[in-house]
Amino acid sequence: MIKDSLRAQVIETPSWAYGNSGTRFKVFAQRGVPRDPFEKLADAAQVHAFTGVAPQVALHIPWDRVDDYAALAGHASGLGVRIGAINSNVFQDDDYMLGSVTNPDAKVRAKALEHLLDCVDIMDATGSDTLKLWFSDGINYPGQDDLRARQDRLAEALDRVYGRLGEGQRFLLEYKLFEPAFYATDVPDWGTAYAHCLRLGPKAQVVVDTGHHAPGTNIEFIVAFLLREGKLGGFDFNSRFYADDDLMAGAADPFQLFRIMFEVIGGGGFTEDVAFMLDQCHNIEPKIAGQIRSVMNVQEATAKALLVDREALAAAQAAGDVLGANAVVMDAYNTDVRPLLAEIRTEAGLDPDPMAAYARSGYFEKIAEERVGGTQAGWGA
Ligand code: PSV
Ligand code: MN
Ligand code: MN
Repeated sequence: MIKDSLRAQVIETPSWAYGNSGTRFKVFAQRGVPRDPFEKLADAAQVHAFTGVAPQVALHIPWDRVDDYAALAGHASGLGVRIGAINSNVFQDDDYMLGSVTNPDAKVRAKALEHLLDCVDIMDATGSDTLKLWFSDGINYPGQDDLRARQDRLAEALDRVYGRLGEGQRFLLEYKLFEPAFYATDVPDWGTAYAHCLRLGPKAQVVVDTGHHAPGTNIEFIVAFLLREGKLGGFDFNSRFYADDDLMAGAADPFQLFRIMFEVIGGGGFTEDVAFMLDQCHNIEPKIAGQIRSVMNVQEATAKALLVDREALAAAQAAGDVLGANAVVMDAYNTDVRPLLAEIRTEAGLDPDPMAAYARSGYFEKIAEERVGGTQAGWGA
């Protein structure tokens, strides 16, 4: 039943979305942003309180470093949320100028690996089952380093992390076409990520960040393929017009988000194994409200994808009815699902309009007054 699926959906928000962020040109500081990971969780809990479908929060280490991760997890559960994926960070230290796990210097590689293994320790403490690996590694100039040797170094590090994973833990390997490396990125595409994960085994899966492809890439094809191979671990949802823009999911191209969810549902991926995470930065819009809007956009795309009449579609496809098949899909996309989602929220005891309810709650005014000197997410410093 469509309503059951929508009620069961879990959308994970990223801790870094709540802090200040910006472009390489400027970070605009906003009022009321969290000063520590505890306050980030409090803000994430607001997103869950008003949407009912965002009970998980991803952490980013060391941006969210604390002395006691079990206490942080306890704090989360006291707020009605839980800690989701642990995101490693092997890109912000000076040591990583020429790469982290693929760096030609063995000392730097060892440092990066140690951080990744530390992240698994943190997963043990928080109860997280997912480690997300994104490497900024790559080169800017032909000949700068050996492309094949870098793959060997990457494989070695991945082997070590894989071997450290405990029962019920996995890692998701994220690919990105370019940036900060501009000539060759070491994990540039789903094929590279897939090959490494395939070699390693079932605890290694690929994560699809919707902002990490060349313009015009058919992302839903990648989704369908990875799901079919059991290698789709999850999503970093965000929108882009040009590069890795990290805008609100569904803002730039809601139709693409729908097409992705259509393939997820068709491929049986609407399960807990496929993580629906957001990876966004709210540079100019208010952060909590920006997350609420994004969660709602994902829900709307999901609802429309669930509405596709699969039987009618299969019949049209079998009959070679090109226009009929396309019409079935477009009918679902063109349905206004907002009343359905409002009804589900009301049935769950929530306000049917999360944006308005959050605005009325006074939470933003409260944190704007209480919090002085909030944190920067880490981007665009
Ligand atoms: C950098 O492109 C990035 O946006 C990746 O998508 C990661 O998932 C994220 O940062 C957090 O490290
Ligand atoms: Mn990402
Ligand atoms: Mn990104």
